[in-house]
Amino acid sequence: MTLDLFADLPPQPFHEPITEGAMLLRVFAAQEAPALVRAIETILAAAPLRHMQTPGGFRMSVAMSNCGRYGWVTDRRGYRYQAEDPLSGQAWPPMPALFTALAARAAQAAGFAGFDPDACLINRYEPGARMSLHQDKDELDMSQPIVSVSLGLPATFLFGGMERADKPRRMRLESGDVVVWGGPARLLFHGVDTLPEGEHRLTGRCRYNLTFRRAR
Ligand SMILES: O=C(O)CCC(=O)C(=O)O
Ligand SMILES: [Mn+2]
Repeated sequence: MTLDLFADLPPQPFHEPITEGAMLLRVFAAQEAPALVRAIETILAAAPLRHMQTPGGFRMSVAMSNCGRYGWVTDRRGYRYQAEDPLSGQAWPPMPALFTALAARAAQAAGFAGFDPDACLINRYEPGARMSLHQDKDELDMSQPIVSVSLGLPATFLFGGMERADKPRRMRLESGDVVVWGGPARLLFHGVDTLPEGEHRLTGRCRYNLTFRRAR
């Protein structure tokens, strides 16, 4: 007889180093995932999702909004952070304390103490949406890490090198997984492969991603 003592326990967090400066914190946000999704829905009622345009004129397949002091935006004028939502001209909704605390805790667990994000980009992927390989480099202080939280449908995260052409590692991210990168990994190329069809009990037919940053 096998005694399965752990059968009824929720999955335990597991810290998986990706490369120097980058860590996958599996299941890290799983418990608060329902509260995170509720908070996202409240934010989106005030600052709705929209498909932004790249400077080259392409419509992004990922729908986006923001909360916090600054929001990341893109249009024909370029990529930037700004304190007002261009749709409303109003400040972005404040970052919930739940978000700030989770981001700081995840950064700390990955070795970056004192992370205090002032921007949270909310990405919504529906099946068919993807994010091509890019670097997060619109922030002022590159000593601050990026904290990225996955909610809802699973996705394949691509984690590459310092050149766009470097072949990326592929990692499956589930709801509640958190990826943190900073230090020598801060400017690594990364992206998300085309989201497959699916249905998730928390989010329905989509994946949300929260990307926490120190913009200024
Ligand atoms: O959706 C993700 O997991 C990554 C998002 C991302 O890289 C970004 O918003 O810059
Ligand atoms: Mn990014």
